[in-house]
Amino acid sequence: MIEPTLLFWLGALGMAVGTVAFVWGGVSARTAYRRYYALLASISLIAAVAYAMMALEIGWVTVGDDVVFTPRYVDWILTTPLLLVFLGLLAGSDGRELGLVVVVNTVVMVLGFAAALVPGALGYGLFVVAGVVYLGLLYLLMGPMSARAGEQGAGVTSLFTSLRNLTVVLWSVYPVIWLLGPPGIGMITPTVDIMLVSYLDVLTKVGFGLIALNTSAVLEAERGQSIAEATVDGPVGAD
Ligand code: RET
Repeated sequence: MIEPTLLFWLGALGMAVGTVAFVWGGVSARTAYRRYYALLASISLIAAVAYAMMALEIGWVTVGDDVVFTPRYVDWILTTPLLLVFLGLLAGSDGRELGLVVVVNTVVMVLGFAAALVPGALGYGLFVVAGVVYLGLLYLLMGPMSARAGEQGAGVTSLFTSLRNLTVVLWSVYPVIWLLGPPGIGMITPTVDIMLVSYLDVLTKVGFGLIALNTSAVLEAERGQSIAEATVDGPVGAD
């Protein structure tokens, strides 16, 4: 059997490689780009620390017959808002919209954490409430935020659409794993749960960041203007 701690170390390695790549990119990037690199690097750094803690068996809490990994939920509570802020900055969301999306997301993550800690029917009840609030988050991403992104230039709109679709599809797998895994009906074993979640976490953080940066580099080369400048100074397509 594969040891959970080995899987957590692999996750920590993936996040650490991502962090180095984002810091490296940020150092050589132009000033207008730096806040995007900084955001991506902090996201993967937080996750690298969370994975190293889980690998060291820090924050393992026993609930009934299962183990709940506290750093996993703390990582989600801290980094999912940052991923949403990244999307919001790209879309051109104002402070109010960013704040609303972050609050709704935090409610989902905190309720999901509570649901994992509380056994039995109450745990499922909290899961259902979190799931309903999550539908509200999907609405904000697909509705108001997408409408705003549509007002940007064609390049920004299409990058936003790709990253939003990646986010909506991959994020929606988490509640399914939760329900089928140890906190839910237990059809997925703890080892497979850790494998799936680690894989998804690396894709939603490092994969997301690499796609964002590669695509913006391609657009910049094509149009002679960066995404960062485009969202600050006006639409890419306005030239
Ligand atoms: C929970 C359970 C409660 C219902 C819902 C959930 C959603 C979790 C999500 C997690 C996303 C994590 C990411 C991590 C990045 O590294 C909390 C499992 C809806 C969407 C993107």
